[in-house]
Amino acid sequence: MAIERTFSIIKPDAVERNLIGDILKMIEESGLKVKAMKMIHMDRAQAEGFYAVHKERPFFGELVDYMISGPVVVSCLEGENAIKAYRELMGATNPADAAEGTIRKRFAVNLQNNSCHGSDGPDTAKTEVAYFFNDDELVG
Ligand code: IDP
Ligand code: MG
Repeated sequence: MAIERTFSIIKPDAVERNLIGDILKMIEESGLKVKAMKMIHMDRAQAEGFYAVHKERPFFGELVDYMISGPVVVSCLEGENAIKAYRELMGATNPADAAEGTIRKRFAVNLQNNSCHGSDGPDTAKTEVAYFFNDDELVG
């Protein structure tokens, strides 16, 4: 098994409902280590750049509005098969389809306001970590 890094966002709906601690508890109990973490409030350009892959999708504008609606907690997580492990811990994008015991099943409000983001592969993980963290911030 490979030690990997992935990128996580605790999204505005979760921060707003005081769920940072609950979600971090699930992350840490799963064995993932926090390598870097900070709270930020993205501006529009930053959110549009982060979600550029979705810019042709009909929900892009609303997604960006939502992601800049309040602060988020971004982090770099490390562990065995961290990318897949964190995707599994988050659960399906739509909480209606998410498995029991996942973050989205427990906390997500709906398909858009789904409480967390996790990278979907090694290339996006690298790009997304670098989008929000300098090398000297990866201190964990
Ligand atoms: P993921 O977050 O599980 O990787 P993506 O398909 O990459 O899911 O979509 C990115 C984010 O865009 C989702 O987490 C969700 O917040 C939002 N989203 C995805 N599909 C829809 C949709 O059909 N309507 C509204 N928002 C959506
Ligand atoms: Mg995605």
